[in-house]
Formats: sequence, C-alpha cells, structure tokens
Amino acid sequence: MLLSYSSYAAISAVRLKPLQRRDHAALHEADPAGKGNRMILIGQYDSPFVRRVGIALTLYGLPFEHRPWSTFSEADKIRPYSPLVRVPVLVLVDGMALVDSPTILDHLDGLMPEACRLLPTSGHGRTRELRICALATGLADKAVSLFYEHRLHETVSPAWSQRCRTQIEGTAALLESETAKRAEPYWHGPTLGHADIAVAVALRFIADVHPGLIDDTNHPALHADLTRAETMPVFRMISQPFAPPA
Ligand SMILES: N[C@@H](CCC(=O)N[C@@H](CS)C(=O)NCC(=O)O)C(=O)O
Repeated sequence: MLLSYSSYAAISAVRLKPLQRRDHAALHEADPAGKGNRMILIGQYDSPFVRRVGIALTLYGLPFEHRPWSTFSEADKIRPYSPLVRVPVLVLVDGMALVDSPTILDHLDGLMPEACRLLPTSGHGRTRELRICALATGLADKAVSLFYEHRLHETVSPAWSQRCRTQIEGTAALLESETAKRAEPYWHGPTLGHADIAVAVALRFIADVHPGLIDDTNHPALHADLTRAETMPVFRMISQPFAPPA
C-alpha cells in the first residue's frame, strides 16, 4: 500500500508544529513523484510490532511504501531482506534493512527534530516511557508466543500456555495500576508517544487474538486508553483485522 502525501500530512498535522509541517512539505517537494527516497515497511498491521512502526512513520509524516507480506505464506519475499523472517522490517533508502521495532523506532526518532519526537531524548521521562514500551512489547511477545503454541504445535504444552497467560495477566495488572495513577493524559505527557502506541497496539492484539484474556472491567484505565487510541485517525488508518497464518 502506498499512502498519498496528503494522507500523511492530514494525520501528522494533528501533532506537528507549523515549522515542522513545512519541513515535511519540503521533504515531499524534493521527491514529488514519490520515486525513490522512500522507506519500505514490510509486515502486516495485524502485528502489534509492525503497527507501532506504521503509526510512528505516519505521525512523523515520513513517506514509506508498505509491503504487507505474511511471515508464513510470503516468507520467501521477506527472507532476502532479513533471514530472521520476522516483521517488522524497515528497508531504508540506502537499502539497509532494520529489524526489531525498538531499533527501527530509534532510527525514525533520529530523523525527526527533537521537539516532535514520540519519546523524550534523555532523562527520567525517557527511562519511564521506555519501561512502559518494554512492558507493552513484552506483553505482545507473550501473546504471540501463546498464539503460536496453540496454532503451530500439534501437542499444546499446558505448562507453557499457563505460563504465558500468567505473564500476560500480571503485566496487564501492572500496566493497569500504573495507568490509573498516571497524572497526565498520555505516558508522553499532553500528547501521544511511543509508550501510548505500544500499549494500545498490544492490547488491541490481545483482544483480537485472545478475547477475554484481559477483561475490560478489571482494567478500566487500560480500556479507556485503548478506546481513545482506536478512535484516532492514525490508528484507524494503520490497522488490519487479525489474520491467522495460513
Ligand atoms: N521483538 C520483535 C518482535 C517481532 C515479532 O515477533 N514479529 C512476529 C509477528 S507479530 C513475527 O514476525 N513472527 C514470525 C516469527 O517469529 O517467525 C519486534 O519488536 O519487532
């Protein structure tokens, strides 16, 4: 999928200051036909890891081409870019292929002026947000692991399955208690940041893949954050119903 510049501009305008919007327009002017100079994001948006990268690219207004390849049925297309055959993969304009969502986001943050980054550049605020990102991506990792256990193993291990469930429930409880205590509207302060995105995409993935595992009534603060995120244009645009591997 190739998104038009106007789609990016409309969405990124929500959070970028006027000077930064002009910078993005200039970036587009340099490549008006959209040929070359465009990063490629590999992976489907039903993956919480791919989705958080797609959302960040869109909020940053960075033009990219999306190749929604499946890690199972289209593994041969992904392998030349990454022998790990995991997504996301972000192919940079010089051809270097980055893997692992935190590494990819670190690179994208570095392309942006400090004032509009989705993560503080230093200090306690950065550590606090990175901790939430790590808890949220850990939650998503365990949810993926639990899914594969049931989908791909002929004999499911009850011990592993229960271990994943306990890890998911415990981490959700921790995130709920910290979210309920949070003084500001987002982990990033007054605006959305990487931690908010990471939590929302993990919760949405778990709701789709393991319905009822994180029950809304026992996690009202997380549920409110997820509902707010999923109504934002960028979350609606960078989204895909869960498609189990064929
Ligand atoms: N730590 C990685 C996790 C990526 C990941 O687990 N991706 C899954 C899709 S949700 C995948 O590619 N699975 C295929 C496999 O592991 O072989 C990240 O943050 O990017």
